[in-house]
Amino acid sequence: MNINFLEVDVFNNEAGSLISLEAKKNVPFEIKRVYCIFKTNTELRRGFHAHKNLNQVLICVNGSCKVLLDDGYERTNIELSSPSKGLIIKDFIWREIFDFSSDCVIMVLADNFYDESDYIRDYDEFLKIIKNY
Ligand code: T46
Repeated sequence: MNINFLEVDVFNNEAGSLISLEAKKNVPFEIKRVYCIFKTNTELRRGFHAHKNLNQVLICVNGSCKVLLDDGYERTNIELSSPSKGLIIKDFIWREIFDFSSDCVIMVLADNFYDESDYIRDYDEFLKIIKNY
């Protein structure tokens, strides 16, 4: 599976760290939505869905987590443990997020607004769509 990452500059100094994300500059799309995932239950997995029309970048700004990506043919696990590495997830990719460190904070940039009808939450339905693509 072709996995795309975003290289992000991290500006560190004695006061702390900073990353900057700019639409169509270091982020390859117009950003319409930003959300954060934090205070995660380290025992549980999240996600379990794909999107029909949504590109996202996941950046683990603190701590670490793993992301399972599944394109209907192949599955792969990616570890995110640095704000310098953003994971680009396009549409029609099943994702699950797991193995959160207790201090994990994930920031997600999305090129579309929140729309529940954009979610494919049933894995069999996801496979059916992929196989007829
Ligand atoms: C994704 C992974 C990485 C909103 O009201 N607005 C939003 O923008 C989002 C993202 C969620 N919500 C509500 C919907 C649910 O009631 O927040 C609640 C938790 O969302 P969800 O169960 O979808 O969270 P995850 O972690 O399973 O999935 C999220 C994103 O929804 C999804 O697009 O790719 O993070």
